[in-house]
Amino acid sequence: MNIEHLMQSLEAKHPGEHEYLQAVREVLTSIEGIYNEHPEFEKAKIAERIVEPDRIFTFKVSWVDDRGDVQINLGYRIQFNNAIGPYKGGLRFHPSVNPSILKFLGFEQTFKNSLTTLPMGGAKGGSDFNPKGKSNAEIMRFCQAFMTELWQHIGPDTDVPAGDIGVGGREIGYLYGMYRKLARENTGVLTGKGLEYGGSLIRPEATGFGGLYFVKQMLETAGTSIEGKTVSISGFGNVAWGAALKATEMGAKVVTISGPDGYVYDEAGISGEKIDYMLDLRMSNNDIVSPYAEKFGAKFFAGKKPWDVKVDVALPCATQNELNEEDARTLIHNGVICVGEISNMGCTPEAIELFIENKIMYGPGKAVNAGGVATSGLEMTQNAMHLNWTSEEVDAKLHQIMSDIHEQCVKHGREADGYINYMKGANVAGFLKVAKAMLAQGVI
Ligand code: 2IT
Repeated sequence: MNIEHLMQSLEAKHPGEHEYLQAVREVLTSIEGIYNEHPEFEKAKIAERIVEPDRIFTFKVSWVDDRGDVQINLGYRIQFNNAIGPYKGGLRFHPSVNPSILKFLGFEQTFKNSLTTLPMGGAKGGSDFNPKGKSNAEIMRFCQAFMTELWQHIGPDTDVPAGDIGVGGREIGYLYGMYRKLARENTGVLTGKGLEYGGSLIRPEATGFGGLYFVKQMLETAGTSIEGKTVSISGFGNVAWGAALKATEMGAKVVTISGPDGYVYDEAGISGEKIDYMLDLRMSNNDIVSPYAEKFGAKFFAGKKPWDVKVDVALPCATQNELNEEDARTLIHNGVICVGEISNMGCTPEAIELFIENKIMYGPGKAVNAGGVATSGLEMTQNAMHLNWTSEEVDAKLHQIMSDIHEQCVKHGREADGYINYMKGANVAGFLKVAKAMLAQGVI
């Protein structure tokens, strides 16, 4: 495989798609060695095929706001790869959404879903719709309008969307309602559903919980533990909430959360009613965390990210490229021992390079945050069997899956000096399963 050649041709075909090209380069660089040991991959042009999505749907979403004005947004669904199972991946509603961001997410999802051990292909979708400041009725009308286009492309054995940034339980409810009306069937076509209509226990907590199960294993493998560690978290959405809850339960002290307005430093630790309050912040639809500081007497740092706080463990839980080279340098200088990406591609390539160079434990998003989609997979299984598991059953399966992912990362990522390169391990393990499935199924 000639990475530079492949990247040049991709850059020429998709100019300016920075996030997508960044995600592809990382995976290709990690798998180069193992790829070259398999001439059959090269012959079948697996690398060239795996980096392009199978298809992209783009559609117009017209809806009417509360003032009676017509609004127009763009909607997308990117079906990336279904070699190992039906397309699966979230929907993101955020003004930054564009083909590059959704392609990077769909590409990452393909390897993440492969790592979960469950039969799920990779996809992603969403819209440039901005939920900030929208009323409940506006959210409902937008979701309904979005689904009138999307429904034709999805199905319980074809493509199963779920939530991501800007899409939580409420949005999934409105999307599901419209799907059910149009398709005239009740199926597990979306995950993250409410418990009353086919949802799974633990799904709302799963991304954060799974992330902490993984980070706990990273620390234990390095001979230490999560108990007593100080933790910085970015974001304050569903993922940050689940992570804060589980980290606290495990005996760690979470000292930060953040939003687009800045970050909150709470020296006393974010636990109990303070974690519950994160849900109130989210439901306000204002996309700000500063009210937390006012309510609990914590410090607020306007316009800043939480990476300059001295902690043992840093957990990016907000969005892509939220932790850069300078942030990494500061964290390392302050003695960080472990960085677990719970957001997708939370660290820039330069930051990752610094962590690896300095032998800091670094867990990439596609491994650390895979508990969310894994539990979506468990929701699909329950829907297909027309029954519900208890929270203990779901949590036990989630534990097992995170442990299996950790094992795969160690197997493919351990270096000669004993350092575990989780990025390489996750990329190689995720890739091998998809590549072998593609090879077995011929050129299609
Ligand atoms: O990035 C992700 O893995 C998700 N947003 C969850 C996807 C899913 O299908 O549950």
